[in-house]
Amino acid sequence: MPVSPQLVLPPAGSAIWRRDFLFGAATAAYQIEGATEVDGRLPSIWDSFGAVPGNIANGDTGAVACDHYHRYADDVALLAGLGFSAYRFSIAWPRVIDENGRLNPKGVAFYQRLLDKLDERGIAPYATLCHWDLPQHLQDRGGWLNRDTSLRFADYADQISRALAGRVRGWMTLNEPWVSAYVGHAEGRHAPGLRSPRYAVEAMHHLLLGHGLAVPALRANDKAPVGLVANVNGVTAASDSAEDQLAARRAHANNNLWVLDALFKGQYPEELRQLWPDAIAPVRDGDMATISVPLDFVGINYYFRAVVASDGGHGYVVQQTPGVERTQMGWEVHPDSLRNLLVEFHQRYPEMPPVYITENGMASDDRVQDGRVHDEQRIRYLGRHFAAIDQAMQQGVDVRGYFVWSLLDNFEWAYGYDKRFGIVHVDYTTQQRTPKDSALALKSFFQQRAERA
Ligand code: IFM
Repeated sequence: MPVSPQLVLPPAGSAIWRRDFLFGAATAAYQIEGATEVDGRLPSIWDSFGAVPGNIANGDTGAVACDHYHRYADDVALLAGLGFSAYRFSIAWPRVIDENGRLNPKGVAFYQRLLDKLDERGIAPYATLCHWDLPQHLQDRGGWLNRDTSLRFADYADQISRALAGRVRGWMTLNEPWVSAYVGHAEGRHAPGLRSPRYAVEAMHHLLLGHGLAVPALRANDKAPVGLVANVNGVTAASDSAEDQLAARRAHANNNLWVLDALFKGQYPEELRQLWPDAIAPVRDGDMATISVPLDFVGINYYFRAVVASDGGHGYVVQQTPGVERTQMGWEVHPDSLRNLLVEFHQRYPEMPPVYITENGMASDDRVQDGRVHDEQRIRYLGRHFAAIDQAMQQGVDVRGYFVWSLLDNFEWAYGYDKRFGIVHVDYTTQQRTPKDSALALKSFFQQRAERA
């Protein structure tokens, strides 16, 4: 049997060897739970979006996914067996709140059972309140284009944090509002499938307003730290030309600063006005103060770098540079960008709280052979990103933990089930879980870490 590569790890003095540096795995409700019509769960925008032919590869949907709703106990045992000390999951808003805005006890009971299992195994739970699965009945009233959705989100945060008070180690309001706003409302590749930057700018404001309104509600009900999870990516100009440099600054503002400037400076980047002169955020008095409420931590999701050039107008285009390492998604592997972004954010935002890397990982076309999955590229990817995080910490960035994306292969949104991000392989016919070599390499690292403590 071939021997798998070991994780190449930062030296013994690195903070990632310390037991208080948290290592977890991450998932999201719609990507793994299935059971979309069980125990009073209402449809989400992803159920509706997936029902439209052509929206999702192979016509896949999240109806069954990894059947985690029924297999959560085994999945928690798997997580514990691999030696993780934390788990980031999301709560499905349409599962726990009914159409009248009241708690659905059966939906809440699922998360109570999950939390019981995590507690039995000593795994710290980190709960995200909205990982893109907005209830469809709210979309029918305008979704994130309607300011009222921000209030509905805060109300949901209030109710669920009362119900689960004392049970989680951290609350994360939104996952990747940039993707909800931009990919869902400007590019149309995600639910709800709208296609105008004007919609994206409006949706983003209401997403962030919902976040800002939810934070005090969470704090009033529970002592657990509160944060938001933002996705970021490296941006490099394709050339030294003034046009490409300007394009890169605008792409950086769009991809990375839109959310973080709002959270930590209380304003939207000026470059967005240059990119989309007609798109105006519906800001009312006091909104930016609400949005920039101080946080206990910020979650950063990082996967790749984009090389961008001017589109000849006031926008930019992403170029496919040849000769670089890419993943199954076509995303460039570029750990240095993670380090550079973390250091830049640390310098740009004096108010930035401690950071958790809340997602990092890669998709590969993994297959089970003789009971093993030899995902060498992922092992190298993880080790190189650990090194980048270590370098950022050496430059003063306060990183407290890392969650690998993802525990399981799962429903990768518009790509369906073809793209495999898990450190555990899922056979969707049998629901058999097979830890990949990367999971075994992480397990061995956790064991070494425990022995050194
Ligand atoms: O699968 C997604 C996840 O839901 C959000 N962050 C990026 C991942 C990979 O695309």
